[in-house]
Amino acid sequence: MSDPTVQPVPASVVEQVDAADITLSNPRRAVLSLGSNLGNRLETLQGAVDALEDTPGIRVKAVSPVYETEPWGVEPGSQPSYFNAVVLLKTTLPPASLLERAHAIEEAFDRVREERWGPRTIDVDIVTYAGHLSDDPVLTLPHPRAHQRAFVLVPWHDVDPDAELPGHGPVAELLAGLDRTDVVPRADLELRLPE
Ligand code: PH2
Ligand code: MG
Ligand code: MG
Repeated sequence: MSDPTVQPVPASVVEQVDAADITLSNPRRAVLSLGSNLGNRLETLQGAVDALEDTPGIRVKAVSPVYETEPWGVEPGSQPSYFNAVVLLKTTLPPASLLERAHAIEEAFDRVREERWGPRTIDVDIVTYAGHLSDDPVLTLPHPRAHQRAFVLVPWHDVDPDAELPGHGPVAELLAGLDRTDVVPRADLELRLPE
């Protein structure tokens, strides 16, 4: 026997709950690393920060100080120095969409992908996305080399001293084991947090 107090739901109002609905109501924290060693490095970093903030589903919560850093992973003296910074976000975009947006921003600033670790106008890397751990080669989380890179951890620690790198532990502890002599603060420069 059907219960007469329970009204059937008209088909038109049957709701579907899918992954998008869940992320829409559940913003995640993400940490992005920005790097530039070609062209007007500061202007390009600021352009990337602004482009992130202009993205539906992204709020930029904090922007780190700017550091001038020696290129990592290449022959010393073979490339111009980098400007590096870190951005903290809240986002309703899932990781794959955030990565797509990062690549679109790189393209907008004429990033050319020729060689691995070649000089670039802008590199936008996802360092962490919530606490996610993923060995997917398209988007490895956290970033597979972040724990070794003072040019990522130093600015990240500035904006979040209690930060933890999933799978590796507190950023402050990781930093204690790294040489940061080639990560020089550029206190004369500043990135703006978009209004
Ligand atoms: N990015 C690289 C390779 N080497 N070195 C520095 N100092 N800063 C970077 O952002 C950087 C690098 C590849 O993404
Ligand atoms: Mg990179
Ligand atoms: Mg990259």
